[in-house]
Formats: sequence, C-alpha cells, structure tokens
Amino acid sequence: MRKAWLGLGGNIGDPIASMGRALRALDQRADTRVVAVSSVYRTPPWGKTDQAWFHNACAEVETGLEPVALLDACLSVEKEMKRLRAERWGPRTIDIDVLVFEGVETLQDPALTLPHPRMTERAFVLVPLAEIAPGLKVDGRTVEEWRRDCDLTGIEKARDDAGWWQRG
Ligand code: PH2
Ligand code: MG
Ligand code: MG
Repeated sequence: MRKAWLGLGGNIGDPIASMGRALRALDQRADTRVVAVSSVYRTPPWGKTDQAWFHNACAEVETGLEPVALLDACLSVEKEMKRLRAERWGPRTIDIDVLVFEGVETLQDPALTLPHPRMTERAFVLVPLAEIAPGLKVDGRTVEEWRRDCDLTGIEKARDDAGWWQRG
C-alpha cells in the first residue's frame, strides 16, 4: 500500500455532501482506504472567475493501485455522481484530482501528470492539504512553504468537525 493525496472540490448542488459521498465510495473499495481528511473550505473560483464559489477539501489515501489506476477509480466515482446531477443541475458537482503519489516524484503519463499541474499556486489545494500533510515535499518545497507564499484571499473554513465526510 502506498499513500496518495487527493484534492476534491465542487460548486454545484451540495458540494460538501458530494465530497463526502465520493470519499466514502473510495474508502469502500477493497484496494483503497481514506486515512486523513482535511476541513472543508469555501474558496473563490480560480481561473474561470465568473462562476459560483467552490467548496474544497483534501484527503490522504492508502492504496494498492498504481497512480493511473487510482485516477481511474476517482474518475469513475466522479462520473457516477456527475451523471446523476448532470441532467438537472449542470455538468460539475464534484472534481477529484490525484495531487501527489508516494514514491512518484514526477509522472508524465497521457492520462495523469504528477504532481498535479499548478497545485503549488492554488490556495484552494494548499490550504486544506497543509492541514493533513504540511511536510509533504512537492517540487522541492514542503506544502506548508508553498501555502505560506500563496494568495489566501477569501478562503474560509466551512466545516471542521472530524468525520464530516463519514455522515450523509
Ligand atoms: N477547480 C477548478 C477551477 N477552479 N477554483 C476553486 N476555488 N476550487 C476548485 O476546485 C477549482 C477552481 C478546475 O478543476
Ligand atoms: Mg481540478
Ligand atoms: Mg479533475
């Protein structure tokens, strides 16, 4: 089993419920266990700014899957959940990204780039990730060092009750 860190987010429907459901679905797999989950943060939209604010969280998993297989597992959870909502609310209820994978310093696969591109610039990734993995090295610096240097404007904690993801 190796550790991996995931970033979760959404801005349609009930993103906190969706992130919880996604984490429970991953945790229920025989090959993957959710071992740590950050608080939930409300975050301003990054990149495309004319859309609703997001909720974001990060999680640490232990998995027997290879990096691309873990991404496939995340994408199939995403697809199940997006499909349910797609007809009614629009295209994006949940996004699950593989950020970092233990023992894999960099990966350039057609399906997956590690570390996740631009994660070191994104407060919506770094703030929750620094809660559960402050010392994790990404591109030569720790997550906490990257977080200290990023723009934290607007980010606020939305849920920090332990186990928020296990109920629902
Ligand atoms: N995800 C994006 C684009 N912009 N902004 C925030 N705040 N949170 C996200 O998860 C996010 C985003 C594409 O994946
Ligand atoms: Mg993303
Ligand atoms: Mg994605």
